[in-house]
Amino acid sequence: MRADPSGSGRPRRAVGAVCGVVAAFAGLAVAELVTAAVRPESSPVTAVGAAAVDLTPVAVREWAIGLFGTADKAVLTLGILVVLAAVAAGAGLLAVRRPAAGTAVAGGFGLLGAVAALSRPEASWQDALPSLAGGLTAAAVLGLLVTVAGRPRPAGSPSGGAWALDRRGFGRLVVGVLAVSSAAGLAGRRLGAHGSAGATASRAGLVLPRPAVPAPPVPSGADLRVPGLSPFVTPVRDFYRVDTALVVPRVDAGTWRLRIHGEGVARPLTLGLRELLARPLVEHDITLTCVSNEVGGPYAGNARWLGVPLADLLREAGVRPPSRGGPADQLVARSVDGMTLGTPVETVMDGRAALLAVGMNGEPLPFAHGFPVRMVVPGLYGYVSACKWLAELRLTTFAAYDAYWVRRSWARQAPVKTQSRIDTPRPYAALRPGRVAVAGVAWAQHRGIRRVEVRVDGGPWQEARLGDADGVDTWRQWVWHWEATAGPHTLEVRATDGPGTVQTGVRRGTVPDGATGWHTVRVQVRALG
Ligand SMILES: Nc1nc2c(c(=O)[nH]1)N[C@H]1C(S)=C(S)[C@@H](COP(=O)(O)O)O[C@H]1N2
Ligand SMILES: [Mo]
Repeated sequence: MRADPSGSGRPRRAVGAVCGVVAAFAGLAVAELVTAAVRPESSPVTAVGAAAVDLTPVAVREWAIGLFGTADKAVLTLGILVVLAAVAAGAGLLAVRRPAAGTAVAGGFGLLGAVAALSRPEASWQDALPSLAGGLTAAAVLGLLVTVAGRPRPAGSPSGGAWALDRRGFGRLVVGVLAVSSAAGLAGRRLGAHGSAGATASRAGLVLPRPAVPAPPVPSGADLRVPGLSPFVTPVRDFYRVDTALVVPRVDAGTWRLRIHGEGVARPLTLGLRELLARPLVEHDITLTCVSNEVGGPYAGNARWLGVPLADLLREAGVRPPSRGGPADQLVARSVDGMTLGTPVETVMDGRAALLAVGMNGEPLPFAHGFPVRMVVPGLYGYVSACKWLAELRLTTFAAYDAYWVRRSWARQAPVKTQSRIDTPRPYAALRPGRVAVAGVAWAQHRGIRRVEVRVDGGPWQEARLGDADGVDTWRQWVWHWEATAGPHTLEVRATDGPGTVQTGVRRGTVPDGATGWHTVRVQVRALG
């Protein structure tokens, strides 16, 4: 491959594509370096990804979550990089013939990143800088590479002039650009990590106060200890994560502030973490579930939360629920990354353990789960209650304001629907005839679970044995022993909530307010041959 085999002053097309991709790499690397000086969310790939998340139609999002699960963010980032590489190669091809047009495409992509970064809810003008720097770098590098690659070598001068490189020289230039870019990119990463060191230290140094109202110990019979069954308390590392944040916000506990204001707030409040922790804390076990959880899906977890009762804080701010004449029926929580979640004020103040949580299973909230403070409200899906990285609580009405997910076709109000899940046996498990433990979890937060039933091949419903209840706000384990016979079988489960309502078998999707239907698992039972 000679950079310019024809000597026409025009590099070969493949060379152009390589120039484009190398230029894009250099642009991203420089952007990474500048990102370290601004904030992680300003990185072009992250900003474009975040804008894509916001613009994604709900059907596509639910499809992607179903397909990729919690890897959806990695898949999105990879997708952006692939598209970027393709466009970069195209810009390189174009630049071979029309250098100005090619470099304009490179620069234009920087502009696109800048627009995406500026469109983020919490953006400031600095957020445009990484993309602009990256775009300019990419354009300059592309211009340089195609010019150099296209220069005809002066006849009779094997080594060429300063700008005229042979194939080897061009190769060296490309390697040099890649090396310098990698160094810049890595330096950016290092500096970026340094930038969040304060937040990391503030979490490491946080000592959670003892709760004024501790939760009673989990009843020993809550965990049935059946192999394959979800543990009653979900370890933090296994707790599902659902959010729109492509980079986890790392908030410094020392500078964190919460503002409470809005309609009917007689005494607006602003408090820091120390003031929050000086209040009496309560501990409460709550199962959190996501509205995007399909029947049988993984987006449910149970933890012991430590936090400040939200109703007390609201009362202190002078808030009254609508039933007592308060003007606001919606509490809008806003996170540091601009997410908004709307919760009924009535629900938050009806006596349940609605918390501003600081602790999860005995440790400060992990960054991924909302450090330093998040909301948790038993009985409501996460998207209408569980704001992570909380920054602001504003009182308003449902009529006046639609929160983030409501603007994306999800329901304004979303109490958790009664659900049950078969954890074991797994779908299409190969089993032996005889006694098989069929086990799982069932939840109907704030109503409790009173009964779980299982049936085989559409036969009569059989009552499962329940694990001990740990209050009405957590899930309940169940197990049913089945005398399995050879052949293919279908297992189904349904739960009955505390008030006695049986879980509906009507199959509905997750949109707009949570999936319904019975979890069904098909298995194969084979006699030893
Ligand atoms: N800031 C912020 N908070 C958020 C979200 C989000 O995208 N951003 N997602 C919500 C949703 S949809 C759910 S189900 C829960 C999930 O909490 P977890 O990730 O700690 O399990 O967080 C809620 N809080
Ligand atoms: Mo969710």
